[in-house]
Amino acid sequence: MIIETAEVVVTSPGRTFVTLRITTDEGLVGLGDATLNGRELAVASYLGDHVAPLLIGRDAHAVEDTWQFLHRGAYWRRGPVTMTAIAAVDVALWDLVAQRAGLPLYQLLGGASRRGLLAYGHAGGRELPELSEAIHRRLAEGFRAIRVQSGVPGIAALYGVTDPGTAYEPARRTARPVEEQWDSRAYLRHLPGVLEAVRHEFGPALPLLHDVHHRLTPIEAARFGRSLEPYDLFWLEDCTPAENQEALRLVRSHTVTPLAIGEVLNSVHDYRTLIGEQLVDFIRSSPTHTGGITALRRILDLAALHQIRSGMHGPTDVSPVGMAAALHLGLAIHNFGIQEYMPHAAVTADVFETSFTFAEGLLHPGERPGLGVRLDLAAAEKYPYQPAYLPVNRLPDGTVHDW
Ligand code: KDG
Ligand code: MG
Repeated sequence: MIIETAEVVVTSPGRTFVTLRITTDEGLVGLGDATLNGRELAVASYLGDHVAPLLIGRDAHAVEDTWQFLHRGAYWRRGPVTMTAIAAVDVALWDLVAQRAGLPLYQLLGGASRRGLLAYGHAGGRELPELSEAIHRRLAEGFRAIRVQSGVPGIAALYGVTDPGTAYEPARRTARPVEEQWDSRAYLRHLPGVLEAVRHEFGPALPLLHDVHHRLTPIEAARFGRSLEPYDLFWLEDCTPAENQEALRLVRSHTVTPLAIGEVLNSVHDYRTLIGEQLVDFIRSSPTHTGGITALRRILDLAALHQIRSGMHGPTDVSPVGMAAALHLGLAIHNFGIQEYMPHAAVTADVFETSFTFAEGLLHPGERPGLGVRLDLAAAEKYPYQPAYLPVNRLPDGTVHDW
């Protein structure tokens, strides 16, 4: 099965997605997600200028060899742009190999280890009544686990919180990033009361998650984790900036609230301390930003030795192709934990037709051969690239802070 073409498709149905589309001499089409929020064109160039020409004429079955060729062969390893580009190739090749075998991809990864993947949905509200309403809405949609984000008095706009009834999308379609404010002390004063009220209203059984989005210092995170222990969180996510693996030692030594980290990490090397020293409970990486199924599987196998489970990133900036890859991998591995599911805008389905399903709180990748996703090229052309950026945070005195 020889690769004949490798084309990069940039399209913005609802938001921007970058997709690698590989065709073979047998007429099969394989897809890989190469979407890196706010830096989309950098990956498109890496792929189109430097990787696609190297793929032509290669055997599409050679998934491992191609991964090593691109990773070691570039000399410059790791980093989000590189690893997202390699991920797109890896996932597109897995898609092709599974289609050629006539099997849904999860069957090539070891077969199904469960009926479906427990998914968590997002609920955010500026104040408690709004938040409570948002949680009720998610439960009515079928979610059985909920991520809770809340407004904080004195902070005008906050990660994960939007006006009632509007879909939350962190990247804004503006030529420059919008600026938001942050105040750790106000947040730390307010959030425990919110989580207490939510736990009280929704009872002890509902899995509740919360994302700090990299904003606290280690000692603040340690205190926060400890203060949330009575509310039995499923996880506390990105409590400190993820690249400082050692910071979690301090957090861990003060709290038994489970910790999740890794949506911005992109290599197994970013996890060596975190996994080896048992500093986290859930791995947030998605195939899209971590070098694909081949590389994420290695991270998750290492994690399994330490009873650390998956919690793959599934925001709207992981495309339907990337979501499908996460679902096939999550269905097959033994140490699956939970899957984030932030459904795409309805217009995204004009371009990407998917086979995955969501019922009774569980996602399933479907039984179509390969990933189960089709890309309509003519439809993609109707949604030309639109720049969008994630916000930037500033403290009350104007200092830039982690967003
Ligand atoms: O591109 C950034 C988003 O994917 C991120 O802000 C979403 O933190 C996120 C999450 O947990 O989904
Ligand atoms: Mg997050």
